[in-house]
Amino acid sequence: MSDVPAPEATAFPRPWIFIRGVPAMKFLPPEGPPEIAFAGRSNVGKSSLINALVGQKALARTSNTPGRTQELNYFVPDGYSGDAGDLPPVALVDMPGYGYAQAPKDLVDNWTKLVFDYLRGRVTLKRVYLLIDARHGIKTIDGEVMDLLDKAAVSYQLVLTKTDKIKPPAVTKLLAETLEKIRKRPAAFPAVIATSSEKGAGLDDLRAAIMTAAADK
Ligand SMILES: Nc1nc2c(ncn2[C@@H]2O[C@H](COP(=O)(O)OP(=O)(O)O)[C@@H](O)[C@H]2O)c(=O)[nH]1
Ligand SMILES: [Mg+2]
Repeated sequence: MSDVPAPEATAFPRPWIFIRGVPAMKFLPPEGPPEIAFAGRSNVGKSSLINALVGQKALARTSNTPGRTQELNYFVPDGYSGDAGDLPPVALVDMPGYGYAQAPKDLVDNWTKLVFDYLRGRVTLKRVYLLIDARHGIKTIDGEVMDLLDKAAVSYQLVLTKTDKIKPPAVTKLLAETLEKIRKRPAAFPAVIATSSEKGAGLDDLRAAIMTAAADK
């Protein structure tokens, strides 16, 4: 058997629908399709990136629209019953942001716990995309999340967001620095994708990477 997935397995599906918001681990849907999660600090651009990837402006709620933000939000391509034998090829999971300093402490603890529990314990989680704001680079809390993913042996890949906000040479420099920082991390995919949800940069690469990760047995 070849390791290369069939082309139909890696074509990016559309349209997508919202399945449910999960405020706590006990509300997770039964393990079914391969899940791809988007994690990162509050405001890093997780929801915007999901919308840009699927080409639907308001699938995931961005920070300007209240609601859903403290939950794990599940999205799947439309047209699958979800029964065994008719599972979607992939589910995208928009995660609550971590590191939001202004929130009350018990709320922060709650989000952090949900995010960490999910990342550590979800069997069908195939890959985590860990988003890093191109203006800020890797922060301490991102390092803590990477520690956890390395320890739990959950495959993750770093994605730079909002690259339209810095100059192209700065993107090149940040890519090199970021690659160097993940070089010795065992569960980190050894490539970083630079994106802009606003301008569309890097989206084709990311779509291809997602579908390949989802199709990986
Ligand atoms: N310039 C620019 N702004 C972005 C980009 N992605 C997200 N934003 C903005 O950053 C803010 C936070 O985005 P959001 O997707 O809600 O972040 P989340 O909290 O990680 O889900 C919003 O005001 C977005 O419009 C991008 O690629 N370029
Ligand atoms: Mg969001």
